[in-house]
Amino acid sequence: MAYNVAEQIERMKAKNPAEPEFIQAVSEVLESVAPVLAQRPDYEEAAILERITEPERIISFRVPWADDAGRIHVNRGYRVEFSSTLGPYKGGLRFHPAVTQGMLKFLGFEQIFKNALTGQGIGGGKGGADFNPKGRSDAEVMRFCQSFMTELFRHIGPNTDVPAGDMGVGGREIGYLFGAYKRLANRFDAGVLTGKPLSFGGSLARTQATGYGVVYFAQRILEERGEALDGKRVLVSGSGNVALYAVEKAEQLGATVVSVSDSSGAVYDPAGIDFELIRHIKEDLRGRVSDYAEQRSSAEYYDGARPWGFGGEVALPCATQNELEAADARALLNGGVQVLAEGANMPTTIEATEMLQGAGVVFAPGKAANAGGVATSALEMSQNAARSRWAFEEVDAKLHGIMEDIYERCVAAADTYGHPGNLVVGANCAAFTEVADAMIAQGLV
Ligand code: NDP
Ligand code: 2IT
Repeated sequence: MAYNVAEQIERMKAKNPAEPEFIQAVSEVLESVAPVLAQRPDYEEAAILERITEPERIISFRVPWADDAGRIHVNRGYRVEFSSTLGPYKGGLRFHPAVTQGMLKFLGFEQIFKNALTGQGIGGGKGGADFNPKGRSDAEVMRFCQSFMTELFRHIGPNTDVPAGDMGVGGREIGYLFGAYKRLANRFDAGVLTGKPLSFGGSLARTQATGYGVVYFAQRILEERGEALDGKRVLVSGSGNVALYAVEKAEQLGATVVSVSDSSGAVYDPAGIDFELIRHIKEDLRGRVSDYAEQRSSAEYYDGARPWGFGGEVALPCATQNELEAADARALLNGGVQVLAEGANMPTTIEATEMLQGAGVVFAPGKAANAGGVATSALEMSQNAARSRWAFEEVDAKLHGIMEDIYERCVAAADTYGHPGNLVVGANCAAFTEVADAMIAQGLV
């Protein structure tokens, strides 16, 4: 007997009520791996689906902190330790008011397969809190991070669970978290967190890695079609860590990036986004994309808008989950899109994904296209373990090689399982079989 995928999805819905993003992520994976499941009755005998969809451990905890006026706030912190099959739990921390346990389960579940694709020996996890860092002073963010780590420190370690950044968590937050960990544990465990500032164990090119990796992946797809990014119009959404460095690399490769956005609106700049200006506004001033439009005569700001209607051959959604829905897919198709690579995690709804694939767009799912960030985190762990530091060019070259490998693995698995060219099926089948086979080899744990 082999698994009945529809039954499994129904079971997941009943077992995880009120976790729509988690159900969406699980449904996408399970439907993609149907051709694997049909060939592998041993996966059902080993209850792989029941086990792989159940986090090994979820830690949830109170995070009390005081703001600058002395007022007390209480947030909820989490760490979802989803799978340690391939290595220590690895994945980012998200600080955003919309964070729920279900959202972190979706992100942790995706992380298992993404991390498998990197080939770097890392398991899957995710964490965070429903804390809103926007408008908070450095001192408030520091106190929040210290309180968060007061609980988290007992659960993490360089060979146990290695958090990093995600939305709302960058070098500043990782620095405060690292300082708090070091004090509580009385250990300078450089490899306990990645995305660290360079002066205490951070890796060169980790800041750039996710955005650069997305662009390397898109470039690889274009090469396969006998094309290149040079001369293409590129639509980027978001203006955070992933978006900024996607803009930089796409422009280095000769593309014109015509948009960036945030949760307030979108900027259209047909002259090409001025990378240094948007980087300065976002990283140095913690400003908004509307500030960019005010300072740049070629740019227009559209309040409340998304960038998908601006027209371009390449789309790189780099903001957040479900930011690209059916109407947006239609707008992209009208604007001549040929390639879409997901910089964010699950930015495209299933309906929009199917519309784009149906129209012949090459669609690269986040677990493949944005894996460069976590892959470079694994390179940071290697450097920390060896107490060494590699040059920017060396890390970047390794990142580039890893993105090429992931592309090849996705293409090969898509062929093997009868869906040539379908990178969603390819990514899911390649990653799922690797994790499932390792689970069987490790016995019932
Ligand atoms: P940041 O916090 O640095 O940036 C997030 C960006 O997305 C901001 O510009 C933010 O705008 C925007 N955004 C948030 N919510 C919305 C919304 N509802 N509509 C439109 N824009 C929105 O996060 P990252 O760049 O690190 O992460 C972006 C995505 O990439 C996430 O999905 C993350 O999980 C994923 N990712 C990140 C990796 C990393 O290494 N950092 C690695 C792989 C994936 P605003 O300021 O208004 O909130
Ligand atoms: O979604 C992701 O892959 C990340 N936020 C990066 C995780 C990491 O451990 O670098």
